[in-house]
Amino acid sequence: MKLLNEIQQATIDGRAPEVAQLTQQALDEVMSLDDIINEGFISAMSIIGEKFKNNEIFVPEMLIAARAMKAGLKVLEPLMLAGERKYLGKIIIGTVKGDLHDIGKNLLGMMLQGGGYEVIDLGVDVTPDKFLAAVKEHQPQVVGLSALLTTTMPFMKETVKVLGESGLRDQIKILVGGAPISQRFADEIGADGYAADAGSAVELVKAVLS
Ligand code: B1M
Repeated sequence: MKLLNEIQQATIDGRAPEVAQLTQQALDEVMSLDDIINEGFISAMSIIGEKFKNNEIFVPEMLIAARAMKAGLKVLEPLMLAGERKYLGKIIIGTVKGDLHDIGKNLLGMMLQGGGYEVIDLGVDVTPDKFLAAVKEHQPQVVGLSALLTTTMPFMKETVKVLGESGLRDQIKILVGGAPISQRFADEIGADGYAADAGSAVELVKAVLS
C-alpha cells in the first residue's frame, strides 16, 4: 500500500510533520489503526534498528526516527483512547530501570486505555522500588513491565523479585514485554505472562483478569 510505504519512509527519514500529515491522510482514507501502526511505524522501527545494528546510522538518527513515530502516534491517540470510561481494571505500566525506550510502552498504554483499562504510566527508568511504591499507592490488578535492552532485562527480574517479597504478589498479575523478552524469560523470572505486542497485551490482560 503506497500511503503506508510513505509513512514508513517518512518515519525512517525522521520527517515528523510529514509523518503526522500522512497519518491523518491514512485515517481520512479509513485505513485501520493496526495497519498504520504495524506497516507504517513498527516496520519503520525494525528497519531503523537493523541499520543501527549494522552501523549505517547512529543514535541521533534513531532518536529522530523515534520522534517522527511519536508525531504519528499523536494523531492516532484520540482514536486509541476513545471508548468505555467505566474501567475494567487498573494497570500500572513502566519501562524498567536503566531503560529509556518508551514508544512501545506508550503504545501499550494507549491500547490498554482504548481497551477500557485505567492506566497509570510510571514512565521510563523505573526502579523496582518505584514500582513497589506505586503498587502500594494505586492497588492495581496488573503491573506491565517493558524492557528493550538485554542489559536491562535483569531489572525486570529484580522488579518481579521485589514485588514478590512485598507480600502483595498474590494481589497482582505481572506481565512483561519488549523486543528482547520471551515467554521463556517471563517463566524464568516468575512473571504471570508475556505479550509480544501491545495488541496481544490487551488480550492477555483480559485473560488474566477473567
Ligand atoms: Co535503542 N536500541 N538504544 N533507542 N532502539 C534498540 C532496542 C536496539 C535493538 C537497536 C539495535 O541495536 N538493533 C538496541 C538494543 C540491543 C540489545 O539490547 N540487544 C538499542 C540500543 C543498543 C540502544 C542504546 C544502548 C544505543 C546507545 O546509546 N549506544 C541506547 C540505550 C538508551 C537507554 O535506554 N538507556 C538506545 C537509545 C535509543 C533512542 C533514545 C535513540 C531511541 C528510543 C526513543 C524512545 O523510545 N523515546 C531508540 C530506538 C528508537 C530504538 C529502536 C530503533 C526502536 C524501538 C522502538 O521504539 N520500536 C530499537 C530497535 C528495534 O526495536 N527494532 C532500538 C517500536 C516499538 C513500537 O516497539 O518498543 O518493541 P517496541 O514495543 C512493542 C513490543 O515490544 C511490545 O509492544 C510494543 C508494540 O506492539 N511491548 C510490550 C513493549 N513493551 C511491552 C510491555 C508489555 C507488553 C508488550 O507488558 C505487558
